[in-house]
Amino acid sequence: MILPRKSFRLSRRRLLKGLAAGGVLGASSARAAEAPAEAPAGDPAILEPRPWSTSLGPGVEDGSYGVPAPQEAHVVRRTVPWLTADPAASVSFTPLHELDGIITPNGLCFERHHSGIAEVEPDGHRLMIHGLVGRPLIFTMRDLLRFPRESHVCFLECAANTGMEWRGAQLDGVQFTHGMLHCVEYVGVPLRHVLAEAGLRAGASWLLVEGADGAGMSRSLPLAKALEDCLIAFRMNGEALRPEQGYPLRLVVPGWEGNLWIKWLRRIEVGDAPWGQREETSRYTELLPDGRARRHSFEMEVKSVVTSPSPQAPVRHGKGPLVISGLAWSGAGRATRVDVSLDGGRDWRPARFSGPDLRFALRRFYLDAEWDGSEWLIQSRAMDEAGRIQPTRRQLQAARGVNSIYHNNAIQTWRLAPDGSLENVDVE
Ligand SMILES: Nc1nc2c(c(=O)[nH]1)N[C@H]1C(S)=C(S)[C@@H](COP(=O)(O)O)O[C@H]1N2
Ligand SMILES: [Mo]
Repeated sequence: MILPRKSFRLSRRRLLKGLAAGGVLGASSARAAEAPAEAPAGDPAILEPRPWSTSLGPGVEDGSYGVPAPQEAHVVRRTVPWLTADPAASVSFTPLHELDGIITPNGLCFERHHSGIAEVEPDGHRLMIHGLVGRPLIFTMRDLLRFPRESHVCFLECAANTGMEWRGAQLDGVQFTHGMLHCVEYVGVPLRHVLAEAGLRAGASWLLVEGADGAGMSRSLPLAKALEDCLIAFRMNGEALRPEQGYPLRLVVPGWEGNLWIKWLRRIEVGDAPWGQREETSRYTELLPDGRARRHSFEMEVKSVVTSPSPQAPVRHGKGPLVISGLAWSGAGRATRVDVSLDGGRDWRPARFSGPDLRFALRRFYLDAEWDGSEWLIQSRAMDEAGRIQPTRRQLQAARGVNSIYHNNAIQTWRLAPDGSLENVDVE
């Protein structure tokens, strides 16, 4: 087993010393003495011919769509069957513990439907714009492909993500506590271009956006957000949207809660007020301790979570170097800093970001730690460009009570036990 050295912050002096000790600069090898004890003597992986190195593999396949290696077959979306009554109005969860970097592969994006997947025929699909517009318009898919396009990498978080954890630790796995989250590169037409084509009339200030699924799911969206950065997307990670993600068209509402990201988008009505005030439109509200409710809380909070190690991704290699890795994001735009605690929030050390730093995208962080085999309480805490800090569960409960499901951005704690297993726990 080859272990990295304890510290990775190499000064020039230490680097030279290390190279010398390793024999690279000619000196005899002090480093060899402390080098990996378990040399691979008798290791069949080295000594015996491997079948894949001594034969021809399968050739290219015509007309195929590639799939992951069979050994990765466990990396799949999963559901919590008792959570909802019917799979057509249910949710699956992204396997965050098995992913690295910031992009979610299309086949692993969590799904949330209110009436199943609409199997839309793109040639028969239309997008209608009407209401307070100069001229009502109906677009075919082909029409939309003639508007200028943009590409944006955005996270989508369901407002109910982490919702089961309001009162205390519930579900054992980051897939289930935080997996109503994905991050994809979208390509589409900025909504403002399409609105400009129709022309806005005086008083226009809200949109009703509606899907073509059986639920005809609709939401009220402030016009200002629509003009700022919303996208009518038709591609994710390069290819067409997946049916479960809204093929052929979905709305992208950067930084705002997932239920506004209407899939199978078919209608946009321009109005002068949010629809929920005029009629009974389903709307996400959050019950506060004093009986009042919060609503139109569209922007997602600053949040982070350690994805590995975590209950579904235990430490299998024992003591020594341990890569702690996680994700941070914020509906304000950017997560700017993440600190990690190994003792349940007493001491914090800054994590290191790696990879793209894009507004409204996830950000990947790492802490290169040295595990001594003792019990750790692992947490991460994000800050964002608006200066907000991720709260503890106690702080969140004090501010918003325990009756809510939506917008839980509390700090998550994983207890790492000496045997390398992890558990979702509460800390005071
Ligand atoms: N037409 C339609 N759009 C919809 C939904 C739906 O049921 N129907 N679910 C919404 C909710 S609540 C969320 S969280 C996101 C989930 O997007 P995903 O399935 O791509 O993860 O889609 C939103 N858009
Ligand atoms: Mo959602």
